[in-house]
Amino acid sequence: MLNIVKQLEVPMNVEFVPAGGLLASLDLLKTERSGALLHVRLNRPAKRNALNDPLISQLHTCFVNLPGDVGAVVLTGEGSHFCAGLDLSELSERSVGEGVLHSRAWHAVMDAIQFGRVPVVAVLHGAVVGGGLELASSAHIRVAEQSAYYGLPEGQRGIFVGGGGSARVPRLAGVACMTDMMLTGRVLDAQEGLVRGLSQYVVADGAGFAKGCELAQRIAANAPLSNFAVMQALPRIADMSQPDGLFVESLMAAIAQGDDAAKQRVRAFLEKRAGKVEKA
Ligand code: 1HE
Repeated sequence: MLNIVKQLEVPMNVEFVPAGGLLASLDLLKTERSGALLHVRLNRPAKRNALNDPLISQLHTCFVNLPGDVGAVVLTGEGSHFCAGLDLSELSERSVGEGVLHSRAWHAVMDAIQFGRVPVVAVLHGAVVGGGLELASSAHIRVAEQSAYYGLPEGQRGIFVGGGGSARVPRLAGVACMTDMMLTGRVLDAQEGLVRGLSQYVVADGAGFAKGCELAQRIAANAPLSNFAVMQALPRIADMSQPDGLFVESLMAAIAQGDDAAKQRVRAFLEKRAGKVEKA
């Protein structure tokens, strides 16, 4: 029997309950809340969470309608794989024009994740391939379980990435690595993915969700404006010339420093109440 029901190891202090409101109506996603955390789980395990139009549309609805009290999202996939990429059964029915619009719709989803309101921690296991890797690349932190593997089979399918992969994957792993993956069909395992920057953490199978929640809790405890600056300013500055980047940095730094949350945190450190940097 296929092992498509995955038991998630949940950290001790985190208890999730089903999300309500609009999120509850999204049947291809499972959404659960625990305090400031939102767990969004791709929920098409029988098709290995392949991204068909309805699932893409539900992801968009979810990420542009995050409840105001969500401070971080943990993104996972139900079943034996994180995500098998584009639903190939929809491909043959599209005209060239529809293909452009389809790709642009994916871009909107990935942008809603990367440039949304709160940081997203993706927890990866099994196949993280094609559009699945594009989706993972739009998250801010990636935690891979040992079982995770990365591929871009588009090259072998006669197509090209269309979900933002050509812009995001090289920024993580380099153009040469992505070229190799697409031209030769090279598949990277979790450890290779870590070395190449596709994930920031590798953990044992079954431990990814707990690790993702632990990181998301830490992220959600940051000052919102500081998280916003990291998510919005950092990738843009990286794309700028150094003088332009430094100018934008000075503006962002002044805005963040001027916020009450920053002042309180700095005061807490100076008054020896909190905030010491400890060894991990
Ligand atoms: C799918 C898809 C899919 C599975 N579209 N239906 N992506 C790919 O080229 C990856 C294609 N998938 C695979 O290589 C394998 O399915 C997996 C390695 C991910 C998983 O293998 P396994 O043995 O666990 O599952 P399976 O038996 O291959 O698949 C189970 C079912 O999911 C089966 O359907 P069923 O009705 O026969 O049960 C599969 O057909 C279905 N399935 N993956 C449609 N991708 C914006 S551009 C992005 C471009 C891309 O992403 S290209 C890469 C596409």
